[in-house]
Amino acid sequence: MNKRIYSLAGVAVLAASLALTGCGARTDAGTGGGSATKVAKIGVIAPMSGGLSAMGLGMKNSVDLAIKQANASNAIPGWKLELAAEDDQATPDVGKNAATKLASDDQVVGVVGTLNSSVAQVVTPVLAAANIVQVSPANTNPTLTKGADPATPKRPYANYFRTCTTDAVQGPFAAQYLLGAGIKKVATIHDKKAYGQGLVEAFTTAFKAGGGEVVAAETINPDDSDFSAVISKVKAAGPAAVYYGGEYPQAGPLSKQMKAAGLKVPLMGGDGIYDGKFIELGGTDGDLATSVGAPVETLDSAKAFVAAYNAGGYAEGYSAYGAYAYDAANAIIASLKTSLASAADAKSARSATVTDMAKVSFEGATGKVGFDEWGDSVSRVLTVYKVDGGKWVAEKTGELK
Ligand code: ABU
Repeated sequence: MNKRIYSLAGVAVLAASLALTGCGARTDAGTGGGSATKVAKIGVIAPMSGGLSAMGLGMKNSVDLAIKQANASNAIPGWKLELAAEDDQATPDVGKNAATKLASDDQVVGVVGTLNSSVAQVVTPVLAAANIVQVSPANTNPTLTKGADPATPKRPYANYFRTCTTDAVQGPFAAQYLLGAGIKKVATIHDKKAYGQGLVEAFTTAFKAGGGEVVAAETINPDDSDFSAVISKVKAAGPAAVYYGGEYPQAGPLSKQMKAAGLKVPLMGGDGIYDGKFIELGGTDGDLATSVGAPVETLDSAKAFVAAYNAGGYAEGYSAYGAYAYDAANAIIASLKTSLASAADAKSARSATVTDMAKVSFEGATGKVGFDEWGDSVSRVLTVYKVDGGKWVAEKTGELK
């Protein structure tokens, strides 16, 4: 959905600007780097195959772009950066193996990822043990930075940061939107995964606190494709909307099957359903999603990213998390500018990269990039999108009140 059509003149301008910013310029083995002799790798762990690959490939491509630009501008003198991308298939065990592989590569100094909070739960401890900084553009489950008990928050891993906001903000933001739209009765459904369950819990607390009623609370399995049983139960409860915690591979068909069964109310979800694939898979006009940040296409700060990405020849769109992955990679690169400066090799710079990350602050594609004491993004902006005319349209952007 983020692919944009440019005029031929526009493409020429973009290509020239890309060359000036260094994408593909001053190449060394085709990746930039000038006369650099030492190599440091930035890993990506994300789904690059399977149902969530549209989002994962957008993340990988965006990190690739940041690395190429850094090499071409000789951002870290004496060092060439390389991409080390691993497909986690949106599966915790596969992600854990990917993290183990990257941790055993002495040239890896940082990782962008994961997409899924449930995958981060097993990836982060592996990277933490190897002192490798991790910056996720997409994990929104609050426990990753504050631990399991919100009453007594405790940061589990000092190496973990994220450029997106969390479901502690996203759930209430959705609840306020529905209540403000006069929707007082909802049913909730989640996929039992860390993200889906946590998002529904955060939504439910805020929705009830705002005077709303949850008339049914159901779950599905992440691999389900026939939702008729759960739809029957939900329909009998008479909700004015269904709030879904999970991702688009299930949410799209769920929406389609709801309407076919006569449950003609909006399905609303979080950032995990905000992709064109949701609509391709059955999401219909009136369905809603929140997603992190402001719409990238509307941000002045993201114009250079969008132009360079589109001129970069990537086969896939940057998707919901591309700009956040680009900012995550540039946060790691900003930290590496200090940690690699006096390092003999990449591995010896790992600990300093973690320490220096806490001080990173810059204007990124998505706006101000920086981290609080938990490793969470300082940005709390979210947007409500609605499916209208077969595409996602931004309805409201702001911070939680
Ligand atoms: N934030 C939505 C999808 C990724 C996750 O599991 O957090």
